[in-house]
Amino acid sequence: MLKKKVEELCNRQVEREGYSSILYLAMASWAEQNGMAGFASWLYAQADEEKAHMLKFVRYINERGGRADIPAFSKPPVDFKGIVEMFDEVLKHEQFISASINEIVETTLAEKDFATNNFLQWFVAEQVEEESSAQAIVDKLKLGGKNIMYQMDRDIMKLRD
Ligand code: OFO
Repeated sequence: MLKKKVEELCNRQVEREGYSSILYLAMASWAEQNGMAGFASWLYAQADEEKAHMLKFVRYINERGGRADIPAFSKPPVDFKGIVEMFDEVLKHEQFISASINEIVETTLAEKDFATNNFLQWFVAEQVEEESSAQAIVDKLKLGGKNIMYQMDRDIMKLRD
């Protein structure tokens, strides 16, 4: 049985992972509208991954005898300044998600909920990867300016393999 505090934080994470998914969907749609099909594919794939993360939390909460609440999500932005600013936002958002996961990890230790702690380790490792891939894209975009943007739009999906 999940402890109340842990259940609440896991439900908060359902909302955060779900919002990540629609945020990346909004970014993908913007990139597509602005002729950046490669970045759009990357972001569409990322939106799918975040939906899968949300589902992992939903199913885990229910499996442990808790109650997963499916929340309403805030509307994500419609407009973005540019692709560099957008990936800066992706990076910041992933850092926020990492901090949020770490907070649940901390709580599971305080509550001696080692099963949830174990469940969360997958997310801890996943966040290391997601932060580092977002950081790599930001670094490349900032280093290369306009030229690299076209090249990256063509090649970015290869970074997912
Ligand atoms: Fe990229 O965040 Fe999910 O975990």
